[in-house]
Amino acid sequence: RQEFQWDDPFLLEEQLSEDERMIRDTARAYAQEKLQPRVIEAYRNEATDPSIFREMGELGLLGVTVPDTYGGVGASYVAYGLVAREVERVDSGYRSMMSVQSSLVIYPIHAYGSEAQRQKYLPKLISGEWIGCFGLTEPDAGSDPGGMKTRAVKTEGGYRLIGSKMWISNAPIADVFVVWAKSEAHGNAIRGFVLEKGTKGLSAPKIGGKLSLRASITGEIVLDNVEVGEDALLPEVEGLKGPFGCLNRARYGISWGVLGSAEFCWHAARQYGLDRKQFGRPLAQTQLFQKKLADMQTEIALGLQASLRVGQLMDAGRMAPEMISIVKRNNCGKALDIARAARDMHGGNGISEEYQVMRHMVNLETVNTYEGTHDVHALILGRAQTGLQAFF
Ligand code: TGC
Ligand code: FAD
Repeated sequence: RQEFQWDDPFLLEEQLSEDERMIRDTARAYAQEKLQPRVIEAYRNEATDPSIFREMGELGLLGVTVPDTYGGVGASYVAYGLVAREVERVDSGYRSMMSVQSSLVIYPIHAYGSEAQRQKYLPKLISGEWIGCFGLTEPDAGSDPGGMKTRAVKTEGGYRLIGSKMWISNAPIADVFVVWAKSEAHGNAIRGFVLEKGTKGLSAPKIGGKLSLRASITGEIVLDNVEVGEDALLPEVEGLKGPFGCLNRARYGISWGVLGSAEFCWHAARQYGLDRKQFGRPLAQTQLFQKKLADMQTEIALGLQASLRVGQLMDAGRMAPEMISIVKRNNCGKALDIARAARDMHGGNGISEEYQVMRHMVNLETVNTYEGTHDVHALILGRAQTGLQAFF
């Protein structure tokens, strides 16, 4: 009889290449040794430590899929997913910092930028010397980014940007801003611009008072007649497919990341149930407790297999965005259910910062919403199978 491994039911480990395991082990050691010890305080104080970017950069954890010409390690999308899982096992906010930098800033500059833009920005973003952010959402345009009001007006030497962005991860500490705007000179098509901190008219005030993702700083981006040269325009893409191309990568990473968070909650609930006795026996010896653990194990094992498959298809150049909607939506929803159950299984202790399950639970509320809400991904999948548009 094949031995059953309770914490890796389908032997995911065996399905990874040696390189993928090596990158995963680097990410796991960093996350457990350097991030885990500081997260409780960072979360409590709503304090983001910018040195995390440099630490991740030194270990090759930023832009892992980018070729070494620009300082990346040229690893697979499966490896990128494994990094997200290890970082989010500690906190979704830390994974957010990493995935914005990798998928939403490094990726568009690499995929849509000029050679000069790549040379200028990529090495410093990949090493973590510079911090990046991605401005798509606006106060009146969230699920419907096509409704954005931010505009770029042509000037003699470039463009003037006018507008504002809302809920932007990393913005208050960013050196590099990838911002999407409707460009009058391009028939009002959405275009990407790379802006630099310190440019006149550009500011990024912090959004305070978040009850979720408190270890990751979030801000607005205010564009008050920001003048940039022609060289700030990302030349190789036009239209919503520009930002969506980046979101495909970030959403895919999230599908792995949330399962890291869910695994933390599952393992914590299991251990708590083994240690805690009520009515003269361990909680883990009750039928209800075991059913909850079985549900957690099942959903996580299935979710990991699905994300692995999507990652392998991405690596083979055969990804369709709808595949990513399936894993982003389902894994976020299941991770949230698992975190809520783990919180409950810890009883009163479950609300304490020390046990960490409630922090994961409230983080996952954000992750279920950003990068396309749970329901928006349902509509993407509904459209794909009926041919009928239900957004409006
Ligand atoms: P639609 O008509 O569907 O498409 C417009 C154009 O875009 C193309 N396209 C895609 N291209 C590549 N990948 C995808 N996934 C694509 N989806 C669409 C499409 O082919 C078309 O191209 P073209 O050339 O024909 O013009 O657009 P729509 O306006 O109807 O959009 C509908 C909808 C709801 C699917 C879309 O707007 C959507 O996904 N909304 C959700 C918005 C969202 O995800 N925002 C995320 C903001 S960034 C963020 O949250 C970062 S948090 C990061 C962190 O901290 O970790
Ligand atoms: P809305 O679009 O107003 O949605 C509100 C509710 O209505 C949701 O339940 C939604 O599912 C539902 N809904 C919307 N449309 C429909 C419809 N047609 N049919 C049925 N239901 C619908 N954005 C960035 O650009 N960059 C970032 O770095 C970034 N980081 C973020 C960090 C945090 C902490 C948070 C909270 C958000 C971040 N976002 C970022 C923004 C995020 O992507 C948006 O919040 C998200 O896309 C949802 O938009 P919204 O908040 O405007 O909600």
